[in-house]
Amino acid sequence: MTEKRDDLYLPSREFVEQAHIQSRAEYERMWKQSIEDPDTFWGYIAKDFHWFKPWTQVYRGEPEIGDNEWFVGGKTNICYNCLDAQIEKGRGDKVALLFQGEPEADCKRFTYNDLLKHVCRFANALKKNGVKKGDRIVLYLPMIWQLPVVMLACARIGAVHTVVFGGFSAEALADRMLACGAKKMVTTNGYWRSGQKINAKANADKACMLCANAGLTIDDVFVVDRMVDFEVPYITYRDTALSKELMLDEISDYCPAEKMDAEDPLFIMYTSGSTGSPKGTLHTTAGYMVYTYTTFKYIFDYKEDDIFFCTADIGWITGHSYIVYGPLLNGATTVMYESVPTYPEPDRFWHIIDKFKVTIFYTAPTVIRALMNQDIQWIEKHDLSTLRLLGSVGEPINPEAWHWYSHYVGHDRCPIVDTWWQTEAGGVLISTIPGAFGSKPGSAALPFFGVKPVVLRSRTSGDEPAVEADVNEKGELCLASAWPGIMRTLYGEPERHQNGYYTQQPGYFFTGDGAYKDVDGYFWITGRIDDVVNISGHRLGTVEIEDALLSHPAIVEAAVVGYPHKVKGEDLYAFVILDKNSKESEEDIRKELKAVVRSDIGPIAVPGKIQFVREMPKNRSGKVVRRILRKIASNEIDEISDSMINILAEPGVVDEIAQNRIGDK
Ligand code: 6R9
Repeated sequence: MTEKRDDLYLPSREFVEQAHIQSRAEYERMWKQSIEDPDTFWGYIAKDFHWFKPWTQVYRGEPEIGDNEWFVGGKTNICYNCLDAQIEKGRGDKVALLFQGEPEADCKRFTYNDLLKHVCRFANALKKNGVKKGDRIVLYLPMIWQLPVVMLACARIGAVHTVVFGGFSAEALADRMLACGAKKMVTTNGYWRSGQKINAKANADKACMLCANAGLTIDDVFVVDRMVDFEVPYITYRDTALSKELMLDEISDYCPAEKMDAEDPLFIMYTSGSTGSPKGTLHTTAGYMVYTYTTFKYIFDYKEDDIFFCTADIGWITGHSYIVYGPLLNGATTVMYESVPTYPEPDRFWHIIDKFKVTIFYTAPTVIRALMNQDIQWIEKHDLSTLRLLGSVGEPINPEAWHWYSHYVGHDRCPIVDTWWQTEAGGVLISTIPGAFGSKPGSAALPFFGVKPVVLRSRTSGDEPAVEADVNEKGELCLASAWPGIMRTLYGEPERHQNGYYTQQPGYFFTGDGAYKDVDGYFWITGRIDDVVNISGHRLGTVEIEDALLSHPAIVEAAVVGYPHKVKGEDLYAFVILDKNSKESEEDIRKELKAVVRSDIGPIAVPGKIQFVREMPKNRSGKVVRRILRKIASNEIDEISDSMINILAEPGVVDEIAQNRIGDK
């Protein structure tokens, strides 16, 4: 049993006794060293990796301005460390990847030897077709086993992968290809989603056409066959069937790993920010490798016999770091599942845990909330007794979901690690270390090694110095150190990297999240304080959605905000002003607006509510006061203070908008 003390849940004695780190004192000693002497701390960990050439300096840079280099002068290859190095350590016949397709019978096991062979063959096929070190290559692939294989193949030959989430539309895909200038793409003929065959190639083709219209010619589209008997059109001069390439005699089972500089780019991951276009966070080789390895080992208290199941999509950072790189760098067995938790029935995750004897399960609060609404028999009919640790990621976990997770999934026996981090971080930044100290439902707990979070008061002018908030006082969560996994820049936009992260609180990395710290030093994340929303764990910028709405000819103004949603965590509420000359009905326009967002960004970004308003609440300089719209959308109209209304050019609009608020069904 986990022991409860006030709101603190301590791990059981049995858990502590087998854990890597067994006390808060031991954790604190390690944390202190990681901050005061990072060279010794990270240098010691990095020695266990395979290096073609050792580094000359562990860290060089100025964290206050986001100029960071790790393992300077070293040469390594992350794919080599994920596969070859594990085989050298005797794990060749150990299962590396367990793939569960949506059809139950479609289940594949890959040992480390198998995975190396597949990765080498894919790497050779890409190389034969002209993919080289430094090329950006977009992977528009869903959750099929070929996705991690292609990622590792790219890493092996030094091509920079950019995985674009399968739920993004052709337009969103094209934006990302244009932003990183990728002339090559890997996609698939189709995949399974809730019993339906989805055609990914049609979106890929459309994205290539949009890129061509914008002046970027796509030279190569490599197509992986996920589906049998699912014919998609091929464009002969551009498209290559990878399955045919892989059958060629000349494709050998071995491909040497490229000697990569420690700071050579590994991947670009697009994420949403406060301003319109997506931001391409650039992660480099050695720092990301050492950081994902270390966080996976200590936060999940990983042991050789664990079976690890992370339910994220590899199209997001969580899947990169904790389905692919972190687990494989530890020589672990990682489980990957193609589809949704509710197909064919709402017990698919519990079934997978039972089937593969999963010991560590990592999912998102939105998933927990959706599954706790299902009949309890769906979970009770499965044997979950192999589980020993649970994780949560993506958004704050509400205590009700935490308790349900702990009781029904963890049988009051498994510690829960609530891991706070972001795409920019590469790996987890704040979390419980499960053997070392307890968890408090709703708090992400304490910083990981190398991470020094501070809660700062918000500044109103450029001259004000940074001031730390008091204990329990809400403020802006910032980071005062550099850790090896931090992004190095925004691809092609160094100024945006500087201005977006290092100017709000000069000298600190600004996370965009609000937080407070309690008397025990535990951090409580209160959610985004910028124009970023988190819908079912998908990070979206409200400005991107506004841009999509504004592309409809009948819309003259649009403002989108997030509001609390029982299952999704947050949902989107759009306020729009209609062109006076528009003749269409509001209902028709509402449908069209949803269709526009679906096609410009993807289904995840479609607003749950769209309200037509006559005027926006604007301040005297004409800026929409979103705080007021947020209060209306969240049904917290009583909390709109006079001081908020007084700054408006036309205070009367607030009542008008509030009266027409769209309620919950
Ligand atoms: C890993 C990931 C990052 C944003 C982040 C924050 C929210 C993530 C959280 C959490 C509270 C947690 N977030 N984990 N909030 N508790 N454990 O999700 O990356 O997609 O970049 O989103 O998600 O608001 O700033 P990303």
